[in-house]
Amino acid sequence: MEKSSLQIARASYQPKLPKALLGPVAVQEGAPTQSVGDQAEIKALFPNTYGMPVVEFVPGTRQTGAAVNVGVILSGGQAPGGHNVISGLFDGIKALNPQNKLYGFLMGPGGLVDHKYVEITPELIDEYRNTGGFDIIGSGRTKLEEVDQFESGLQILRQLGIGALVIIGGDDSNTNACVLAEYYAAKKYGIQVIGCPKTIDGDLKNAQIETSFGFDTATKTYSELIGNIERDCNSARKYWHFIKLMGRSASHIALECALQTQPNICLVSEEVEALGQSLDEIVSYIADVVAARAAKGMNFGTVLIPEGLIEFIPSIKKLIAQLNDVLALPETKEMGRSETIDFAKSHLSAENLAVFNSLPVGVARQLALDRDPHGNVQVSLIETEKLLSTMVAQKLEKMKKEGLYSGKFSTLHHFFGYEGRCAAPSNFDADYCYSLGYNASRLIACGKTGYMSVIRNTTAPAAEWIAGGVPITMMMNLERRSGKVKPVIRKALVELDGAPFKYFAAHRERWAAETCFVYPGAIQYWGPSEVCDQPTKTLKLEQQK
Ligand code: FBP
Repeated sequence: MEKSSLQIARASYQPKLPKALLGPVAVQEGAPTQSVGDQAEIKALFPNTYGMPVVEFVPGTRQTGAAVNVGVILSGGQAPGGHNVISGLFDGIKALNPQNKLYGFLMGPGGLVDHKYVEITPELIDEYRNTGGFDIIGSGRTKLEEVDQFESGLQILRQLGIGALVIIGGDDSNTNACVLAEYYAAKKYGIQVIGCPKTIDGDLKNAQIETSFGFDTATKTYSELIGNIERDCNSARKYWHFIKLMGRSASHIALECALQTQPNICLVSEEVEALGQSLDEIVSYIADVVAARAAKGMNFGTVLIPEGLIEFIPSIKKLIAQLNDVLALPETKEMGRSETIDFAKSHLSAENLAVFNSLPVGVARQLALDRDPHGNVQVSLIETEKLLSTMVAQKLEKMKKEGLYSGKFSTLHHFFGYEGRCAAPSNFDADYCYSLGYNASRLIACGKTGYMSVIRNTTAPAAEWIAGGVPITMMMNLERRSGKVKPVIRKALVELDGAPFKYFAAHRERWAAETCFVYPGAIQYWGPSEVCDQPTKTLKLEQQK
């Protein structure tokens, strides 16, 4: 494999670990835990893995744990740092016992079910240390939820002598990890299952998880690009840039990028929902900012749009909820695309049908068709940035006729998502991910299953990070998915009374009226700590005591 100079230099970076993980660990267990919601139901569904205590590792005197082979799976969308989770896990299990082997299942959970795997050798892992991407073993979105899949997985785990499986994934994949842990525990198969919090979306966080890995690098990468666009925008002064940012549901990515780059407008889906805004109201808000800037001779600006926006507009949210139920009906399974759309339309309420018919054909089709295996609308395929800019242009035309606007409105469109998902991990993500993986090996060594690997106190230097584990059931509640009520990890949306949003809300009027762009530049790996080692603004604001 040919390598760039950065890859070569970066390969020798030794990620930092929390002090507690530098040598043998002792385990401190907290009180029994409860799920965040629907306690009785979750307890009944997870009788073997419910109520376990939160654990924290502290420096110990004796290394615990017998020899064990471990399997690892990368699940869902790529996020910077996945390779470091695997290298941390590899180093962790080798430190426990050099005979321990690590096997990677290929292309996501499907690799476990279909028995496709590779042994992760020292030579292989050394090729991937501190690199972006998930290409060491690939990733996939196969949902692990059927007994047949669990049993098929068991066969290969047994064949390879694997006693513990680490699933690196987002909320859906960790939900599945928990279901698998419960199943193997109930059957007394002696296979532990540990999760690791991954997703650039930043929505797998809660009182125990401060941030999901990859969010730091992805948002820094997008912010670099947005800053570059802002500087171009401020130089040419002739374009409005509509920039859609990944983040399937929550707007954490858009908000973090706004905090870093101070654009003229940033929409926050959670606020749109809370205010009950219609598409027309959102368009009017943007048009008013454009008109106000034009009145001061500024026919340029930047607008950040979270990918999931469309799902949060209350009327569209209701429509999607009903579409999800209709699309889950067995008769749709064999239907072609047009037939499915006709079938869906014929089952919609009058109100939802009116909303469906009011949407541009392409958007409506997207809402009525493709779902990912977890039942999510594939919002990354919907061109919200173009939808909004077209509607704003129409509104400005109308305002022009009414004498409320005079100016030029030329637009350019961008969608940033894939540009950041496999970026070389920042120092934060390199250290955080390595620690998560290493920590997972310690959870395995002390016999835990149904736990998520958790590293806290992440705004402090790495040595002071707190390592431990949280029972996955603790993060669960019941939600309606694909027409059924299911136990799932509660997704963390942007909190409108949280410090990051409040900071944004306090500044956005000025950012809209003036030009306050900030240009963060590229991620730096070597240099002054205030440039290289800063966590996200979201994390800093949230953790500010
Ligand atoms: P995960 O939640 O699996 O980490 O994926 C996040 C994400 O990058 C979303 O931001 C985006 O909507 C989605 O994946 C796109 O996935 P795909 O490339 O598989 O369509």
